[in-house]
Amino acid sequence: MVPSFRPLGLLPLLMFSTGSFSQLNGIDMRDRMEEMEHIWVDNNGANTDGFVGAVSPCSNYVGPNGQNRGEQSSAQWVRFVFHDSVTANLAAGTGGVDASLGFESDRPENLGLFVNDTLRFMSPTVSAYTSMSDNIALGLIASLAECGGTTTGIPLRVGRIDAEEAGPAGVPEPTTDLKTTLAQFAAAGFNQSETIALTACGHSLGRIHFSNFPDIVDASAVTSTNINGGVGFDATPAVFDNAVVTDYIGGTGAQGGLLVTAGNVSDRSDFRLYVSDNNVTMQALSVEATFQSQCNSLFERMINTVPAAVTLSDPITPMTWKAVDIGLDITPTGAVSISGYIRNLYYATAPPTVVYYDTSTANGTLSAVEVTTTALSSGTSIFGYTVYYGFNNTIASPGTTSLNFEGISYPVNDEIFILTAQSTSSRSDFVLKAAALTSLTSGLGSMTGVLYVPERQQGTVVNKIVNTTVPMTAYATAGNYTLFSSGSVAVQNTRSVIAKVLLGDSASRTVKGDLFAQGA
Ligand code: HEM
Ligand SMILES: *[C@@H]1O[C@H](CO)[C@@H](O)[C@H](O)[C@H]1NC(C)=O
Ligand SMILES: *[C@@H]1O[C@H](CO)[C@@H](O)[C@H](O)[C@H]1NC(C)=O
Ligand SMILES: *[C@@H]1O[C@H](CO)[C@@H](O)[C@H](O)[C@H]1NC(C)=O
Ligand SMILES: *[C@@H]1O[C@H](CO)[C@@H](O)[C@H](O)[C@H]1NC(C)=O
Ligand SMILES: *[C@@H]1O[C@H](CO)[C@@H](O)[C@H](O)[C@H]1NC(C)=O
Ligand SMILES: *[C@@H]1O[C@H](CO)[C@@H](O)[C@H](O)[C@H]1NC(C)=O
Ligand SMILES: *[C@@H]1O[C@H](CO)[C@@H](O)[C@H](O)[C@H]1NC(C)=O
Ligand SMILES: CC(=O)N[C@H]1CO[C@H](CO)[C@@H](O)[C@@H]1O
Repeated sequence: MVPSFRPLGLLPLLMFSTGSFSQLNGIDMRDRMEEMEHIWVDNNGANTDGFVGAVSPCSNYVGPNGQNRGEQSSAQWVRFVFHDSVTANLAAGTGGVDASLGFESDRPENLGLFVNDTLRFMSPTVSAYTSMSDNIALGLIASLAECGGTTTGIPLRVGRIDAEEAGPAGVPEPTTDLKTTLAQFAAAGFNQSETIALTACGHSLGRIHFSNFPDIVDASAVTSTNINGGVGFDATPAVFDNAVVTDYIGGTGAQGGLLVTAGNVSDRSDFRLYVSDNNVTMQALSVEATFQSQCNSLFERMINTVPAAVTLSDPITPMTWKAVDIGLDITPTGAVSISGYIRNLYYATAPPTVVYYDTSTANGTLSAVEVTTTALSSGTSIFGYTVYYGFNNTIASPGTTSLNFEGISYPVNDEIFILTAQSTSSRSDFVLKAAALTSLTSGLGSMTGVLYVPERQQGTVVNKIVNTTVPMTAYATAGNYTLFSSGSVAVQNTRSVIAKVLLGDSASRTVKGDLFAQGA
């Protein structure tokens, strides 16, 4: 799928200072943010993530049985956010976007394919870095971007925590009375006019289906290319626009859709809502620019409605420069190397053919500067184009503390680190290898590895991240370092695993198990 390019304007240069990021469950917030940036930005080609492709074009459907279902993934993703978050209780600090909806798909109020379709598609991008609920938030933003909104209309934050059980019921249905509906939205933080607007915003996209609501949708909607019998709320269910509003106000087209015009008055929930303030809110939304800005701001509040215990990150900005897949390795004589890729994201200005980086020690930046002369691979993004430069060079060690280029700096910990190139993974097991300064090992007890494994759980498609601690055994020395191995560790699943090692108070940087050598 070829993404539609939109001019970037000026990309802010993100300046991260090392070590200033908070941790959540032993994972740096910066690592969470950069992983999400990757899922959002790397859309095609090198280091691609297929997430955004699912809603490109907006009419696409990635669920089972393909395009003839009369279903649309972007609409499912937007509806998911509504059903997950509207049962929040702000006063109690509970609920919100927490993927609890995964446990609630069999409730009548959550009728349809959307819950499990959405969760199945997003499962591969769930890891200790990126919760399902963070994926859900991206899903709404990506959908709007691909459906005619803007890529940068809604800031994307991460740090949401997935629920481990169902939450309370209470999603309004077509037959729910106005008072109950407004009370439910109010508990989730939205007043009357905001509820009207949010509903009109949501019902700009997608359909009501005969398969779910046979009393509202006529059986004639079902055809061989619309098997579930989906009927749009307006004539452009795959364009995020205010047609649903102008149809309603003007009495044109579908007049706002079947929840306005349903044969049975009890099913006219959208009509009851829209008319409840004498159409004042709908009148305001009939100006397209007002619709877009109101929807962006309300959707932003909706994805950021989270349990009180959750602290969201700063907004994620597409990064002009970043490093990915940073790994350390060691030779038998103790020479430590740092490897990975530097990514440039560009729109109008072609990337340089040569990129310089250096590494710093506590006593100053090393003068040895590595020149990377080859752009190894390239890709495309809804933000422009990407190009990747590979690097691998020996560093002064011990003592290297950061990797620096183009005004960006990444922390390096060469006192204790996982050997990404020497660790292995198979379908069902890991062998984790790591190095630690021999001087660190005396008196601090034994080294342990931590594997954050996405594991199946009962009652939901959402994997739960289970961190497993494994003992590591010293097996060799290499210069100033002692080398450790976990031996074979059986795990339920080896994809999207995150690993780190601990020794006393010292912790390594986390790395992706997907970078390990693929063993037998
Ligand atoms: C009183 C409030 C609401 C009621 C009673 C309601 C009801 C419904 C119903 C019955 C459907 C048809 C589902 C199907 O057959 O697949 C639907 C679809 C949809 N709703 Fe709502 N809704 C409400 C508010 C919202 C809000 C606030 C949003 C988003 C912020 C939203 C987003 C959507 C979307 C995107 C669809 C299309 C789903 C698809 O095509 O798969 N709705 N809604
Ligand atoms: C492992 O998980 C537990 C519970 O989720 C958490 O308290 C602990 O900090 C985690 N350990 C590490 C090393 O991240
Ligand atoms: C609802 O909140 C909006 C701000 O989003 C405010 O302008 C409006 O007056 C409020 N409406 C009611 C009915 O409280
Ligand atoms: C609100 O708009 C609807 C649809 O155009 C119309 O049927 C209704 O009479 C209007 N009500 C008020 C109070 O303006
Ligand atoms: C209209 O819907 C209500 C609520 O679902 C139901 O009780 C009633 O029987 C329906 N009326 C008709 C004529 O189908
Ligand atoms: C980087 O180069 C060093 C030295 O040649 C080598 O030991 C190491 O395995 C390389 N790293 C990777 C990730 O291939
Ligand atoms: C600075 O640190 C590096 C790495 O630890 C070391 O090799 C070098 O000797 C140090 N230089 C000075 C002047 O201390
Ligand atoms: C969704 O998947 C869960 C977990 O497998 C299952 O329990 C539930 O019944 C499914 N829901 C629907 C509507 O198919
Ligand atoms: C920090 C550290 O342990 N440095 C040692 C590395 O190895 C050299 C040579 O054996 C020692 O001189 C350093 O003290």
